[in-house]
Amino acid sequence: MTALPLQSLHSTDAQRTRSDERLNSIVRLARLHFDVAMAAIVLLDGAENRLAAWEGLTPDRARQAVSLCDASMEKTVPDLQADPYSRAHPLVNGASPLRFHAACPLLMKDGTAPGAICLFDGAQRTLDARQLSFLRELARLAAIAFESDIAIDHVTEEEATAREREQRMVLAIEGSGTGIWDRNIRTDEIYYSAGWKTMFGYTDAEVGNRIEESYRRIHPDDLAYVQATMQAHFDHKTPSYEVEHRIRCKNGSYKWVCSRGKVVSCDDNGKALRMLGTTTDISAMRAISEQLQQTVDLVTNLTNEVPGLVFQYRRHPDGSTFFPYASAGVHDIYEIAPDELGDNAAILDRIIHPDDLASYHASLETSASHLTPWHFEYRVQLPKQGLRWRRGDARPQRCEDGGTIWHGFITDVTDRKRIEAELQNFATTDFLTQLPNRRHFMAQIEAELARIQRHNGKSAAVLMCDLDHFKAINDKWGHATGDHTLKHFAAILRKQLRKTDFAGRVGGEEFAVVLHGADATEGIAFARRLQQQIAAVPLFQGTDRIPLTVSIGIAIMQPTDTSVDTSLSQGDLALYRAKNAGRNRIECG
Ligand code: GH3
Ligand code: MG
Ligand code: MG
Repeated sequence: MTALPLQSLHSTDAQRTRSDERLNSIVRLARLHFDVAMAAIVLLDGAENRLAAWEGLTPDRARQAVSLCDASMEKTVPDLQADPYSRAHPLVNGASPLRFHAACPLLMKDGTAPGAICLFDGAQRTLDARQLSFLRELARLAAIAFESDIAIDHVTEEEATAREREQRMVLAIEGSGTGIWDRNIRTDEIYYSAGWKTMFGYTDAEVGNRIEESYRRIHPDDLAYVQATMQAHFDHKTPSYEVEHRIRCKNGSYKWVCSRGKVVSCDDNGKALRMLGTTTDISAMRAISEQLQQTVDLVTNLTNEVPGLVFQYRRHPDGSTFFPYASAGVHDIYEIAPDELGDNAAILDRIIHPDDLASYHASLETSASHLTPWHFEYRVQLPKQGLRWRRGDARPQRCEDGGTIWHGFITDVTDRKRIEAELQNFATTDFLTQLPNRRHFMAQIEAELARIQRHNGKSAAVLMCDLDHFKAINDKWGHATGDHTLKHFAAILRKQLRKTDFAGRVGGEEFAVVLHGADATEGIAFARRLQQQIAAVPLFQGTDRIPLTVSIGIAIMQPTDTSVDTSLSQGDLALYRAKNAGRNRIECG
């Protein structure tokens, strides 16, 4: 920081020594030495000569004598009355005439001569070489006096320019709402600029220059901190002093300020002697930032109260991602703290269920590239809550750097997903046997045919099963026993299925099975096993054994089939044959 010479603004100007005294001494010396009527130093001032110093004649005569001088060259006129240029001069041809004149120019270092030292006397006389050389020495002395004058003038001019510049700077700083202070640490004095005093509503006289008084203007809650910060700077612990605190105004209110300063001189032991600083009014700025903080608090409180996680999510052009904002809901949604999420969104890769992770990223990718709203449901695996469902909804915006920013929220949709799954189950499963119902079975067999066609793969075996004489069971033991029998059969059937097979209850006591990748031989083998199991696991009603057998018709679903109806009706035909041939049989279509 440039030292602001505030103290010099308060101190009086140093007394400057000008050449006048020295010129007077020189002319006095000249007159004494040469014993003449007048010695003078004459300056060339434009076309005119001007007396700079003289000794001897009355002021009137001295001024008249000036015009007799030729200050531009060294000369000696032994008798002015004999000199054609001078003899008409009133001082030469009047009463008490001047007869003798000598002049020696004041030669400056740059070769110019601003004037001359002159001698006048009433008697005719001459100067010998020694006297001439003495006169030249005196002229030289006078020239040196002038030269030092010029140097002083120069310095003075520079000083004035510097002072002007400093004042301009002070004005500029103060114009920007900043006051300046200058503290003498040794004497505990502090000077404040006019702008500083105005800032707090004080007049010039109302602010003293004692540091104790300035401490009394600082808010009591801030004083210790201000003093400690300043001491730290005095102790060279900080490169400068900077602190925000409150200062009491004249009207008793407090203003928030930013006070900055720096020690600008120290003694030999490094002890601070002088410190300069500025005080900036930051009340308005603080009011704005307080308002801003209140708004932020409001938004934060609101978002924290909203169930789920409210977030801002950002993706840079390089693909890196982070959450500039995450509400407190992140604790519930991901079981992590907001700042854990903030730095690096990749932490979610360990939380999102591996089966959903790729599509989670793909959904964001689509949203970013088309700037379409992001809606995505996915599972998370959490330490405390276990497997949960989450739904994300957000709107993307393109950033200036080409990245994307989303604002949105994540909610817990586990319960909804469970209900949906239950509904789905209701819609697809037969309540009694817990096997897929007819509609679902049909959807599955359609999908199986599509799969076979797509991969041009192996065929699948379709088995149509119908319980034999079921009506008789109902009739003999009642409908409930009939139901029980259906469940019993379904349980045995389900046990026979591999993961890739599926079965459905397609009618009252009719079931259909699809054996993935199976041919007729494998289909027959499966049907046999099923019949054997039914026989092997008898079903009783009291002591009565319920006679349960099943007729099975088998068809093979081929990649060339145009619809599932082909194999289903072939299977039905085969089943019909099995029934006709006596039941508890297997027929291939
Ligand atoms: P077949 O050997 O020719 O197949 O003789 P069936 O008696 O099994 O055949 P039918 O078609 O004559 O009778 C089927 C019976 O299944 C009629 C119906 O009352 C009974 N049924 C259908 N759905 C249910 C059910 O959900 N529960 C019970 N208990 N009976 C059912
Ligand atoms: Mg039937
Ligand atoms: Mg039947």
